[in-house]
Amino acid sequence: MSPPAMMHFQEPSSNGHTVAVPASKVANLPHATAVPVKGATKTQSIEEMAGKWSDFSFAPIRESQVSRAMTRRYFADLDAYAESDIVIVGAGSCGLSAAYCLAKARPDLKIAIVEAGVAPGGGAWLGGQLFSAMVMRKPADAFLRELGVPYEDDGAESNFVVVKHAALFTSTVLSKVLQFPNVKLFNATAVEDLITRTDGNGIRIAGVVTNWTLVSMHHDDQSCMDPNTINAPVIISTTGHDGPFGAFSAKRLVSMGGLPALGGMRGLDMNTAEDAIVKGTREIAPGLIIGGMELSEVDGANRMGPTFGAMALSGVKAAEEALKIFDV
Ligand code: 48N
Repeated sequence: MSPPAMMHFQEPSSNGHTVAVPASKVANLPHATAVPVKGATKTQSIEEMAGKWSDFSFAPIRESQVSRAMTRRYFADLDAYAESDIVIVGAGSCGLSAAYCLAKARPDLKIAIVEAGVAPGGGAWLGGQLFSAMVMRKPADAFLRELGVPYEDDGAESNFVVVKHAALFTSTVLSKVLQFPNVKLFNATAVEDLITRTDGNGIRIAGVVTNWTLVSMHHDDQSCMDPNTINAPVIISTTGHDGPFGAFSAKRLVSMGGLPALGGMRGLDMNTAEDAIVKGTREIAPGLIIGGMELSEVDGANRMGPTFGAMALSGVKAAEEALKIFDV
């Protein structure tokens, strides 16, 4: 099947030079409105294409159609989530686990996830020292079963399970979170401040201040790049303990006088660390819940090193704490 003749948007002029068609005129051309060319977009299976590549062609497109498909959706999302119910700052293992639990429990809530990296997932794409396998201590294997992530278990005698590649856990929880209709991930976007309200009882967190991450990283060498905002009554901050923005909300809370001082993460002690992080996940200031490794900076908890069960269960608890606030 030969592809339909592509209509050109340039009008040949009398002297043979091409004269561009003004965009307003292009927009009026029938095919500029993304009307699929008849017959060119027949749904096919991979099997139907196999072996017939010599006749293969994509259905025709105009570049502006791609641009509009992306920008219309992005700006509609920015508009919709400008007022969110919950904002999760940081899409690492803790933030994603919290997002999964919240989105599943409350499909009526609008959940915005703001992630500074282009790639969400934080430190959970690999185990320790860039090794592949991810260890989760029991009973965090319950969350793996909830997600349907396969793991190796040495049986009742063993106190932990192993996911053969950390990316299997992270890609699974990320995929499930992104499929919830009430969740929007804004990645490559940094929370660079918190929205606050001050009343007789002190500071209440009422949303986040955002900017493109690359912009946030250049406020020192480029002035006047103002941010955007998202209003929300509940913020769950899971920004980890390292990286360019690590422990962001905890540090910002101290600098605005909402917290006397940081406890400062202590040395590695797996047993102490994981229990403390899960049990300590809580609302640190009105409207702000902190979980995951960011909490170790608040409380002065130990670090646990290359084991991720506390991250998953801290996310589960952070979701539970957020729902308490909502149900008040
Ligand atoms: O993976 P992290 O860093 O954080 P957690 O708490 O989800 O998981 C921590 C875990 O990976 C460990 O550190 C393990 C268990 N090791 C412990 C140890 O002892 O060494 O994810 C945080 C995410 C990252 O993706 C950051 O890019 C993002 O948060 N982030 C932000 N996103 C938006 N705005 C910010 N200001 C910001 N700060 C960090």
